Amino acid sequence: MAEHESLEFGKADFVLLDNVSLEEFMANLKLRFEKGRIYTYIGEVVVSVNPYRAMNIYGRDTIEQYKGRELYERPPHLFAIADAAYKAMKRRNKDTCIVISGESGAGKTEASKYIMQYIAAITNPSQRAEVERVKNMLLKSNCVLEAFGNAKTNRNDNSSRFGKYMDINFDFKGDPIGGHINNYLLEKSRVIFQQEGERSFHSFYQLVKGAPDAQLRSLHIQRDPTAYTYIKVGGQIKIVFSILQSSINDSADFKAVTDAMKVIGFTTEEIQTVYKILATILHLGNLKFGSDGDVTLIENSKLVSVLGDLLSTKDENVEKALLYRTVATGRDVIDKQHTHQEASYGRDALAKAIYERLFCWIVGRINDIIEVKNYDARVHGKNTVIGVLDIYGFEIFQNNSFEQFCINYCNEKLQQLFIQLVLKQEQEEYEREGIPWKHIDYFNNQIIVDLVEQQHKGIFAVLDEACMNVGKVTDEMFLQALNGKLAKHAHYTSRKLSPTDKNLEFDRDFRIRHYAGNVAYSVVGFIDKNKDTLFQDFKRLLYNSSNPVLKAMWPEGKLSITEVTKRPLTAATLFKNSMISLVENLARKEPYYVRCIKPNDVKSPLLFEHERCKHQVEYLGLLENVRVRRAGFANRQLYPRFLQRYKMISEFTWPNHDLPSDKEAVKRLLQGCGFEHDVAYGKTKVFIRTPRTIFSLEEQRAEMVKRIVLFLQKVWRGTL
Ligand code: AD9
Ligand code: MG
Repeated sequence: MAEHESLEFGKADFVLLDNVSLEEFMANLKLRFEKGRIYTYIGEVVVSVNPYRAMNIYGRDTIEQYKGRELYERPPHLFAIADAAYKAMKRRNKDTCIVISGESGAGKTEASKYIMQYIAAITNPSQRAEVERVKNMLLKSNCVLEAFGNAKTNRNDNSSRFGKYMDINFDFKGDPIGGHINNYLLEKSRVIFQQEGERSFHSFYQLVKGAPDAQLRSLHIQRDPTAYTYIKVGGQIKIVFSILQSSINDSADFKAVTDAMKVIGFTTEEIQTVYKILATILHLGNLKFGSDGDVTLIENSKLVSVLGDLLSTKDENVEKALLYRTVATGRDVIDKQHTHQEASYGRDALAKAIYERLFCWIVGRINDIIEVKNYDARVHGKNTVIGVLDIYGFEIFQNNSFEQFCINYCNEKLQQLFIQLVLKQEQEEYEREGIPWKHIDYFNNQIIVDLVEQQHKGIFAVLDEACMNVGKVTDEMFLQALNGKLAKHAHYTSRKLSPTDKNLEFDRDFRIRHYAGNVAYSVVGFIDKNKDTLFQDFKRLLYNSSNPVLKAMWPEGKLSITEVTKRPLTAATLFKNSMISLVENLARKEPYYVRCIKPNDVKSPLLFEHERCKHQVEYLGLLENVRVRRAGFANRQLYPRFLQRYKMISEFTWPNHDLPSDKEAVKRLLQGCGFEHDVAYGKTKVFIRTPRTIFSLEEQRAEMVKRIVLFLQKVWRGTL
């Protein structure tokens, strides 16, 4: 309790600041970070600063301290938010969600894991075997998904390259009975290319470093990651951490991931296929094309038989799919030979596609296994849900492409949701309860969301239109179209429109003024990545594999070229649709927020870079959040509940009151304590403006409870 407000550790809730100014906010954040207090509240929002060191605050004893407690009873912690979401779900039957946001490397994924661990630890007191099984699966799934979906980037050594939303389902007792994972756009271009200093997905290095010799032999893989073109482009094979941090150990992780797949319930054949696919990709990357006159050839033809073996198909089928494309011309179907360039393009597209398909298949298999089974809502009541969202954070690289554009758009959507829900909920509640409300100004990023997703003139729409055109449309033509449509937009510009802008180095760049900062995107690759073409021949090749697991991943390979009529949706449209439905889904739930801040760019546990942090505080809208919270009320409770908790601190209410209503009784109690100025009385709830009042009520209550216990002990002992 002493820590809520102390000179030594700062204010545990920013709402308690004497003045709501950026300076005071930053001073408090810095003080707390330096004192190892990485969490601070803004009401029910947790602000978290990445400590970049192991903290001794996630153990069993800490979990016990937060279990079933109210938010303001203990120092700020993720566990308190997890507990609040859990209580809302259990006591009030509400579907809740925990939305974790912040830029790349700010600590979202770590936070999501601690939240899941907490929920697993506090549930199933009766140790039901089925519930324990489900919990184990949910926790183990993290390890597998991180292996296949995370990679070292220049921002984060374990950066999520996919978005993840996980629902955990609970039965009427409040125990987990299953779950479901939605994954969002994996950054598959990483399979074939990484910027300098980066790596491909962890899974590849784990295989090469960690698989037993015999397994590697069967996959025709050498124990040397530098032997494989696709995974050495970034030049970073080994991840070097500071001595203070645990390091990624590819070899040990291989074992952990394989074991996790076994525990989750992947069959041996499935696990073998997973590794065969990884090996296939490594070999594909080493495949070289040459030409003999007009004829395109595979230079290292030995690899063709390796691929045939790994894909369980005939060598000649592999060779044909790599060098030819079946095209329908009128009624005829002919085999058209690839140019050197087309063959390389096809090979890379194949590598990316099979990795992405593998990833989605893994998520699908986990979902099959963890989905709720045999739950009859008529017998057991509604099954409720806690959703945890951990998505790729806002990022700016040296070179930003289609993937960064999607990732940053996704962060805009989440910021918009935060703005809407945090304000909307407050407003609605005050209106319902008849409490006056005055509006607080904030930057509304809806304008940027529209810039990207609006029909007809949004960037995605312009991109899709460019991709629909028959004939060769280049990335430059797409840029011209953008310039034509968006020249006047306050958040868009390009080299052509702003030739002197220092952010825009190249003619091919356009720039968006995002809520979190300016990002210059290179249009190179936008058209290809959006069309996301994979020749039908490859799909047929994989579908015709005699490996049933692989075959099942490629059902559309069944179609011949003449049967493929529908143009598939573009990557941008698919992503936009998935984001819209994600936001709708979150908006239906009671949200809890964790706002993560990255203290520095060098992964140091000691450095609080003032400007870097200030920028994040500003764009996350944290100060506005404090203002809304302060203008509003930090705490609200139904009258009967309030009385139940605090009635012992007033002679008017203890042990029972004789006033006409609970509302009157609460008024008398608060008047008696001198808190009249800090509260408002709604129709059904009392609203308390500052947490300080709650802390004080809590202290008085604790004191009274102590006295009552002493009194009763004396009565029992007969010493009174
Ligand atoms: V990204 O958008 O996926 O690139 P995240 O997910 O926000 O990013 P992540 O959780 O992966 O960041 O954290 C980055 C690194 O910071 C981790 O690998 C840890 O080394 C470190 N970290 C983050 N949170 C904690 C923590 N609570 N305790 C200790 C932490 N270390
Ligand atoms: Mg992450």
